[in-house]
Amino acid sequence: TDLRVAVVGVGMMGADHVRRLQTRTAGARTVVVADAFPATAEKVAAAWPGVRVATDPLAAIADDEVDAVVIATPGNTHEELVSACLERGKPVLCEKPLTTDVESSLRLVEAERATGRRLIQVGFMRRFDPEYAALRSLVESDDLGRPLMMHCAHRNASVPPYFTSEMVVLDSLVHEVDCTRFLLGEEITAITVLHPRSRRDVPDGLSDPTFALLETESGALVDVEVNVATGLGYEVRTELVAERGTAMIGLEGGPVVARGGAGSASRGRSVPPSFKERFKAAYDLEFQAWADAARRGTATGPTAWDGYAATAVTTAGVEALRSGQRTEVRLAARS
Ligand code: ISE
Repeated sequence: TDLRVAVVGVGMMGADHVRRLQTRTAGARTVVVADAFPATAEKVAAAWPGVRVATDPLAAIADDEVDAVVIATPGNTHEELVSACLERGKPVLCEKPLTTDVESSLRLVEAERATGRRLIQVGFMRRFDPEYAALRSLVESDDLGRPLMMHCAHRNASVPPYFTSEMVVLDSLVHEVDCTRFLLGEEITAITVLHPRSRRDVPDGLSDPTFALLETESGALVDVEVNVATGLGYEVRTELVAERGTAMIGLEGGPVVARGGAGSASRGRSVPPSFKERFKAAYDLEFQAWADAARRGTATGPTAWDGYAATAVTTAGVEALRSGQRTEVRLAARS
């Protein structure tokens, strides 16, 4: 029988996840959706026969017809919602970030441990992207020797008007934080966040682009350009520099197309508009892996600890952003 899923938060990402569950995830289907904006939930439910609307997200989680939960609400609501899933013993796929502060992320690590089961998967979808997975295998194989540095670029065409410089760190840079931990297989010990001069047309509260430097336990360095209002498209690139070679991912394939008129013709590949297209395959694989594990009453992929460790780095990053200083990351002992 199908895994019956509640999707809590059906804005842009959540609505995409409902479509994914209904059309591209084997053995799972959405039965209930909930959203802080009832009209949004109604609209999504109306598009998919058999999907009900719950006005209260906690009621959706508690629903007897719900076996597992996807959370795609803003990060500051995650602790309460994930806790409710743990209390009911329901597997949960929680979009990144796990929470927006270290204390609450650690509380979730501990609450999950107290259930005696693995129930939480954090939505760091890049780990499921075939290119990232291949880069991880390359590092594990030791083919290129010891990783020394990584250069990362993370560019968005645009972000919503309420996006601030802190959100760049908590919501966007968090992906490179997780990728660094995933690819290099070690913790991040310090972070520096700087800004070059800003582009002129950004909204108040946002400096863009952002430059971050991550230091790892073994002494590798990772530099990250997060550039969230390029007006161009979605570009996410990682170049690993190792002892015996380098490896670059994020130059998407796709057809090389020539177009245009005499004198203005160009030849090239198109840039995907957003993460929904760029990471479509990753999200699909992420959901299939989650659903398969949830049907067995458990979870897979990025753990609550991964979510906590990433939040510990990004909250130190917010401190670093304010002070302009290199800031050390303090992690709880991993028991
Ligand atoms: C968004 O929340 C994401 O997770 C995207 O992957 C990232 O590129 C974007 O900057 C974030 O706002």
